[in-house]
Amino acid sequence: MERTLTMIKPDGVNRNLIGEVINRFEKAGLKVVGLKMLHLTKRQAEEFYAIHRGKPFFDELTTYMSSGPVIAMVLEGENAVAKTREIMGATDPKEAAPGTIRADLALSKGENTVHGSDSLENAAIEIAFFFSQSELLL
Ligand code: DAT
Ligand code: MG
Repeated sequence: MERTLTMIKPDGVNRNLIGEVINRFEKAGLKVVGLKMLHLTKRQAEEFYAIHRGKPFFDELTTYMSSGPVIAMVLEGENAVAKTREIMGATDPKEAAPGTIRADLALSKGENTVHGSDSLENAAIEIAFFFSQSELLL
């Protein structure tokens, strides 16, 4: 069993896609074991995406991620990290496989509706960024 951190980004929350996105993960057998809505500050977005600091899209990314509320969610299941990334699709919706969240719902490479941890190691770091132990199912 793995746990991974996912977010529904501001474009998804704004367009009433919270249920749609969660439904896709649950239908794939992933269990929601933690969930909250919050509005990140620019500084929090910069900390969360610190790995991308210095890249040309960093300011655009962190401004966007702090532009409105997000849903942060911990999903649990077999191969949860890879499974979540598969259900999300490629970063750029134009390159995402048909039937994935990003192919079906994302607006652009920046406003791409969902985040998912890219490794088990980063999942642990990202889960701890948003959740304390008492906020997660045992
Ligand atoms: P992913 O979210 O698929 O893991 P990533 O970690 O490479 O993608 O980048 C994080 C986010 O940054 C991505 O979801 C959207 C944004 N981003 C990445 N590359 C971009 C680019 N070339 N132009 C604009 N935004 C970009
Ligand atoms: Mg990434």
